[in-house]
Amino acid sequence: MFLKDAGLSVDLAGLRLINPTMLASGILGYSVEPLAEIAKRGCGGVVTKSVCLKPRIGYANPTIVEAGVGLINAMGLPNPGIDEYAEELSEMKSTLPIPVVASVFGFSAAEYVAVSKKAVRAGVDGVELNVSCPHVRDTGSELGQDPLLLSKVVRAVKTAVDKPVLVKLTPNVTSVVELARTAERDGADALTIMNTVKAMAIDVETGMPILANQVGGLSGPAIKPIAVRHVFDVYETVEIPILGCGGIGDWRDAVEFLLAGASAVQIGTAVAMRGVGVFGEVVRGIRKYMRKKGLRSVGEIVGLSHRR
Ligand code: RRO
Repeated sequence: MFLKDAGLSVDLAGLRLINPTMLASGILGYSVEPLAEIAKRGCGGVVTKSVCLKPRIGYANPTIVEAGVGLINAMGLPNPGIDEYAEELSEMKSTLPIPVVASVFGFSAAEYVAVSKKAVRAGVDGVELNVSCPHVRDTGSELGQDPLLLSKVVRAVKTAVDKPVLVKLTPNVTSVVELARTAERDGADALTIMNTVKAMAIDVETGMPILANQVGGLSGPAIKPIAVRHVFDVYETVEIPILGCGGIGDWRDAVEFLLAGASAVQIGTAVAMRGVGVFGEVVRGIRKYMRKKGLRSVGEIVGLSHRR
């Protein structure tokens, strides 16, 4: 398989990635074909778009605005509902040669459990709890920013499924470290750090917010240093693996996250902006970097910037 190399592989809480890259949730729609293409192009694993119990239409257009330094989105968690999506998940599992993680959300702990169980029954390799979408009421960061509510969700899902449970944290809080500790204590197998940063854009001609939802979440290059900082801080306080996510566009960005303490990275906005070639570029760059530095495995890079 493309870019398969023992030194690049990562065992992430039981998920066996052929290299340390994953597609971040929210990109590339719901169908199998584009995912098969990114697997061919070197992506090590896929996180699907977020899915809940019942179908949701999401917000009206415009749902995305280009902000110069990245994208601001407010999609509103559109999805077909887990019953319909389960078929797609099964097909992904039978088609893709790389791990498939379902991003799930709900409006209560019980709903997170129900969706996670259905996703696992459909065959996925793990679930990622979206407790961090910054602009939908009664779910996402409204649950994930409160340690008590976060705890309830993580515990409930962990007791209900026997696959790795990743928890995607929000940066829109005073202490990401506190949330990370909470998730780890309640059984999270890995943490994805981080979801988008609260943001908005206003059209100076009309004088009005551009997004139909008015406010949204910023992704892309502008948020990379924020994400690196959160990964660095969390790495010092938890034992479970971290997936770095936020503004990764090239191999240097990916290596920066590994040095900060991420075991692997998720790439989203760069795929949307520049296409699927980004995975191959990142993986080849990491491999070159390892050769230059005399490193035999990706794991040797993880957390290196914490040397004192
Ligand atoms: O659907 C969205 O609007 C959305 C989600 Br689920 C998320 O997790 N993060 C984000 O910025 N937008």
